[in-house]
Amino acid sequence: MTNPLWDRLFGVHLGRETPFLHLPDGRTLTHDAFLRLSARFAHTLGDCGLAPGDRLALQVEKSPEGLAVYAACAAAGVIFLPLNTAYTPAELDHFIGNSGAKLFLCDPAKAEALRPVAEAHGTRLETLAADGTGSFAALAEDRPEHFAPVPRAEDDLAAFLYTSGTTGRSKGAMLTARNLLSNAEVLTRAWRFTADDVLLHALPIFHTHGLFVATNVMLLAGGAMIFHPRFAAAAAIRDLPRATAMMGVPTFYTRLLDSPDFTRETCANMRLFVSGSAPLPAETHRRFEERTGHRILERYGMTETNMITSNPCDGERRAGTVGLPLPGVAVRICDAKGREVPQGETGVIEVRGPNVFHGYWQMPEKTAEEFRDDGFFITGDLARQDADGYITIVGRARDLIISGGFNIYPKELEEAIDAQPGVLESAVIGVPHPDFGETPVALIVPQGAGPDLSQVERALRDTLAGFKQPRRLILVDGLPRNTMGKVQKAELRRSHASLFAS
Ligand code: MLC
Ligand code: AMP
Repeated sequence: MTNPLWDRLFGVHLGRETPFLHLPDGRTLTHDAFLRLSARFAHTLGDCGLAPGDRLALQVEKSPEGLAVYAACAAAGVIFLPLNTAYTPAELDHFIGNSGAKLFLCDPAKAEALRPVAEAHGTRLETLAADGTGSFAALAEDRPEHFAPVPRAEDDLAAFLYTSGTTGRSKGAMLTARNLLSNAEVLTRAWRFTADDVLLHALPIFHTHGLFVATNVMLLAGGAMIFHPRFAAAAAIRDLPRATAMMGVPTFYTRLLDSPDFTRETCANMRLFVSGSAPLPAETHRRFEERTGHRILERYGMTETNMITSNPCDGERRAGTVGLPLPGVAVRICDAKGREVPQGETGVIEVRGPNVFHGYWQMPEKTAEEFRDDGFFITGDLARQDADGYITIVGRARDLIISGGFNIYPKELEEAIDAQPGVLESAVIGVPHPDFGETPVALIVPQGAGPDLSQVERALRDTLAGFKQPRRLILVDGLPRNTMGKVQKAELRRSHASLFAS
């Protein structure tokens, strides 16, 4: 019996003393050293009582150790559930409770605040710090550096990633080994990654982009990553001359362009810049090419589906488009009933293929709602396809704001604001922002004497991650509604479009 995820991403590198992670302190971890670390962790998962199919939740700063937990889960058949480091205890409570995670690994600095969350759900809590210390690392210290991977099938679950829906409550997207491997294989080929590549990795590793796109592709290709703890333009500019590729959200590219130190010479060794997770403005694409001579390759995907389309590596990369459907991924553009619209017209992107997730954890009805009978998943992204097959995303059918590549669901903010004294109702909209692409703004209708806005701000800070905080709270007399009584957000977006115009 085999374990496809571990075998193909990790096992192939056993004994290879080739560079895998170049770290900020100047150390380089080889593939084999990384696997030895992950083997100790895999033994420790068993020691902590985890069996194949159990869930492990992880909220730790980006580090080789954090990544080694992913490899350990693959080896031990444990379902990996990485969590945004910005989530508050109130937000984490839902993920831990809903997933039924057996073990929760957190940063030592947060252990005290998170212990009640773990205890409330009967979850074991251990710690793992960015410097490799912590109670979990201590447990792993003397464990063997070899672990025989447990047998797993391609359709076994490998990871849960929580993603919000229209209800404001996050759903656990269940991803199988096949979902992850098929997409990583397609992308490695499409983007021509090889063992000679060195990827500048500055994305977080708790989302699809940094983990399943960037990391899995580099693992399959057998190349190395310059592993930055977070994106900082100056550090990226310093290290790009020794990289061959970078993947980022549009904010990475606009911030690089903001620096006069970012030049053609910075990119002399580079062969590929990839952008995704949010729309890359055509203007940024053009300015980037003017400055560096490189045309950014834009691709499009989603937590539930991994990557769906990509501009070509060798062919024409069209600014403002997300390119063509990836090999093996069926894409169609449909009306609300799932009928394909005529070519060139706008509809919702639907997708089917080995990349598409298994469903939402313990939500069969919600899952069924988002799939057509013939197996296509309804993405909620509005797009049109030109005669050459290139797809342009023109908007979203879902009420979703994407800020710097992080998703924010207005409903979640509206519920929190509406619960505050002096608030009759609220509407949260995404407004164009020069740094983050979009940013949330809350329009609040007062009740009686109205709310204390600084109190509303504090309440939001206490419960919701920093990146979700509305950049403005604006009191309004009322909200525009259509004849059905639905708030007309498009109108609100139009009237507030220039709030942050640069
Ligand atoms: C951080 N902050 C943000 C933010 N990130 N605010 C709005 N939007 C964001 N994206 C806030 C913090 O709360 C904090 O505010 C302040 O900014 C400074 O925090 P920071 O961590 O120092 O921020 P910074 O380094 O500037 O981060 C910006 C960023 C980062 C763009 C580099 O957000 C990032 O790496 N984004 C990538 C997201 C990503 O990987 N998405 C992929 C999803 S997968 P305060 O007030 O609290 O101090 C997906 C599928 C697909 O979408 O297709 O890929
Ligand atoms: P997530 O749920 O975090 O995986 O975010 C997925 C969403 O990000 C998609 O449904 C799109 O709305 C958006 N997205 C990802 N890549 C792109 C892109 N290149 N252009 C526009 N939107 C994108």
